[in-house]
Amino acid sequence: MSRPKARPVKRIAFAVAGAGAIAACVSMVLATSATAATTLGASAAEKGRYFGAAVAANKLSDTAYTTILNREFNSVTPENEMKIDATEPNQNQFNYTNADRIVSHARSRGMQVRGHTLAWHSQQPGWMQNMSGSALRSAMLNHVTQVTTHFRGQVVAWDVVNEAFADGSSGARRDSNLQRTGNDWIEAAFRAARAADPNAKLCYNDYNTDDWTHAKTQAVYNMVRDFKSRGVPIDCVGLQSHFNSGSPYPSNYRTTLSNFAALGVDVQITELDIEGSGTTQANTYRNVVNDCLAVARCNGITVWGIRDTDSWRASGTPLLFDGSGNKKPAYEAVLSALNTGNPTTPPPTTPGNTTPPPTTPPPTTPPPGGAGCSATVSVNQWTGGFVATVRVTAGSSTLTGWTVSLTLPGGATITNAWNANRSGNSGAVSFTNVSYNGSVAAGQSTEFGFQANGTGSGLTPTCTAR
Ligand code: G2I
Repeated sequence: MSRPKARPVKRIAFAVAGAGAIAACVSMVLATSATAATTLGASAAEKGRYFGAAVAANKLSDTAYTTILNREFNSVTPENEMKIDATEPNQNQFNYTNADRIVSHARSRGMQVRGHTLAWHSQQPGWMQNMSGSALRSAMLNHVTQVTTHFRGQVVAWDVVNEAFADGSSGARRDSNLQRTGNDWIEAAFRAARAADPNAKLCYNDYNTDDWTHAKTQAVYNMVRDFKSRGVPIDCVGLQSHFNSGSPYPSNYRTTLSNFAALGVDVQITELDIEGSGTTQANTYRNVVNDCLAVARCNGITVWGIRDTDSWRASGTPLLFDGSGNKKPAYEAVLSALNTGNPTTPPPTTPGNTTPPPTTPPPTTPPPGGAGCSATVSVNQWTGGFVATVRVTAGSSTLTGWTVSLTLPGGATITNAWNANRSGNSGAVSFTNVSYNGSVAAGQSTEFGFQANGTGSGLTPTCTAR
């Protein structure tokens, strides 16, 4: 069934009495605003946002598909082509053929690209599924580094880590081979991504994180707040937002969006689909769009496919176009919400330049006078680079500040450090505490880290109190 195009909401109208009238111009009304946008991307852009779709490389030869894609959307997420099994099918052999096709299709038409996804328990190639421990940690960091480096300058935002929390009421991390490499695997992935592409926005992405009251939502919120307080480089949170009767659109969705945004990160709706049909489905889509427009830092929406038949949940007809490419009522609802919405304008943000978190967890109790300290290091090495984690331990008295010195092997160069101020990036280098980790009680420890090119063998850190 073909539906008429959306009627412009406001337009410049010249109403003329009749074809035969000579000078009988009875009215001429100049509207106060320009013609309403007629595509999702253009309308979202007027609100300072993007409207994207998940795209499959093997559909780029389907002209019905690309006609809608090229007309309607100004952002693209490869649906499967940037996943770990697609980009690194054999260890250290990278294949970007299909991802590059999508990126070039999008960028040559002025669409932006969201990268999905760098570190995930699912869609791992066989070689990675069989790995564990420090070998897996290094392989994961290498993957993050290589893939973000390949797409540097082409991908505006990355889902660095995907779906790392468990469903249900535990609020715990999801068990996986990546999780078993240590709880810091997520922050390590973000640091590696920042080091390789400092200009991409780095997102944590998950599902069932839409309802503010759910344990999983709270767990992700707490992680993001912790990352912001410790300077872990995170710029955005992706809410996948796959809605159906088992996981319905929650009435507190706007609260969830605004609470995440208040942590000082962008919020993106990354995989939207809503099972259903007709007016009910259209109304839910409208609510989602209005919620995003109401939150300044909700800066874009991506639907997870174009036509219902393209969906991973095709039988639920969850998308904006039917299988023949016709606009559904849900499409009209989204376009009209985008056109008529009165949004809060998203502030311009650059990666790493986000507002601080609302709480400052570090303790402020002034400690007594300082004494000695010691330092140990653990290194995750991969071909061409490594991440070093340095543990500083106070001696018999409370530390009020510390300096750690070490000498890097020849050829090793630091690209990025966290939880410490760094002096030097090769040869003899030193690190001093930052404001929140200088105070360490007797016998207690704190950690900082750095990433470097080259080899991290034989590192011998020494610690002095200051
Ligand atoms: O499951 C829905 C989404 C949940 N969030 C993360 C997304 O990455 C995920 O997307 C889906 C894709 O829509 C599916 O297309 O992820 C699935 C698993 O990666 C994708 O399914 C896979 C099939 O499992 C494979 O058998 C198939 O070869 O799609 C592949 C390519 O068609």
